[in-house]
Amino acid sequence: MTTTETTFGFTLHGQDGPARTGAITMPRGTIRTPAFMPVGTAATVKAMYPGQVRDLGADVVLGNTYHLMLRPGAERMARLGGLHRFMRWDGPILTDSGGFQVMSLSALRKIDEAGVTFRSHIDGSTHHMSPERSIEIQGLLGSDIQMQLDECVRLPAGKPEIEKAMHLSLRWAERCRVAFGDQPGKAMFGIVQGGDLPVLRAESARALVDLDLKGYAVGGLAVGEPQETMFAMIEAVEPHLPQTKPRYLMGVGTPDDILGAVARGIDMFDCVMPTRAGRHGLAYTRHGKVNLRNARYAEDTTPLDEASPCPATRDYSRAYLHHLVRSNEILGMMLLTWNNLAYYQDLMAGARAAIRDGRYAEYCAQTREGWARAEA
Ligand code: PRF
Repeated sequence: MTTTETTFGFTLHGQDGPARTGAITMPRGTIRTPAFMPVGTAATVKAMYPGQVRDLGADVVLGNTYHLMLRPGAERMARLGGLHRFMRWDGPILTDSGGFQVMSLSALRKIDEAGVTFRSHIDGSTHHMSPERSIEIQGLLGSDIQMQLDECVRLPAGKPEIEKAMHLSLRWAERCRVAFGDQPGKAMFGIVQGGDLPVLRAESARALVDLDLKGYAVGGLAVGEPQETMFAMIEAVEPHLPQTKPRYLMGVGTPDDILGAVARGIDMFDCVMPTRAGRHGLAYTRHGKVNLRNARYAEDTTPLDEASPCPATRDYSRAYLHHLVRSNEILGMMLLTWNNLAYYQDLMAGARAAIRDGRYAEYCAQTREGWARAEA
């Protein structure tokens, strides 16, 4: 998408209750919201060409500071002209800050006021990342939307632990804001923490809003708590966030999680689910999830959805997909990833249109009704 924007902006085009639709405008393109951002952790949306990702309707992809700083390295990426040129994606890129991936992937990690110290999951080498270095790396990558360094606590957890991580994340947000400085065409988002405690969530949101950032993420959810707790935490945070800034729910989620979070005022999502599930033989469709490993598809000549415009969804029989998955063929992963990202992007396009037309509740009900016709 070509654009003449020189600054980062956010415009609302419609609202239906707390649900919103709009557009984030920035020099590299416009992000239609609510948006789903395919995850391109290691400078690739696994099993997809960048042009395919774009053609499905994705306006932005996500990259990971943690993976890219370890390999190929941030300074090397800068010498190579940045992540956009490297992976041949010219739209906006949002990068996560690294803290969350350090906690989930690396060994011997340690967090203190200065930052995180960790051992690489690739070669065991030791690294230190401060909030300032996280922002510096995201700058070297060329990221358009950069995330503050934060500490995410897995649930269930006790109040002292949740509170300590939330306050540390707030202090890191301030340091990241200073390190990011004034970059009119780019943005740095803060991340609300506070576990499953509404009072801490509200305190975190208010303190971040005082920093006057360009967008606000809700982190620390989908980390072991029930969906109802996740929704309650979004409801605890939402009233404190400005209407005029985008809100991003990190690492979420299932199609049902996304519909529910959009209903509660969230504008942006990322999740490995469609891409990872696709590599494991699982297809998301209008009629629910289809596990193509299942023997019941061995002689099923029907496609995943004959009404879909996506070739992966429309043109290949379930029997063929079953065969590819069982044989561990690369094409099986490619076709199912393609199908799943097409499904997620269609879900978001449908949500945007429904919110604009004031029929979002109806859209959710109809979509959920379709899933109910899933395999037994
Ligand atoms: N913080 C960061 N990245 C994240 C999360 C978080 O809390 C989550 C939690 N679902 C996913 N990705 N920085």
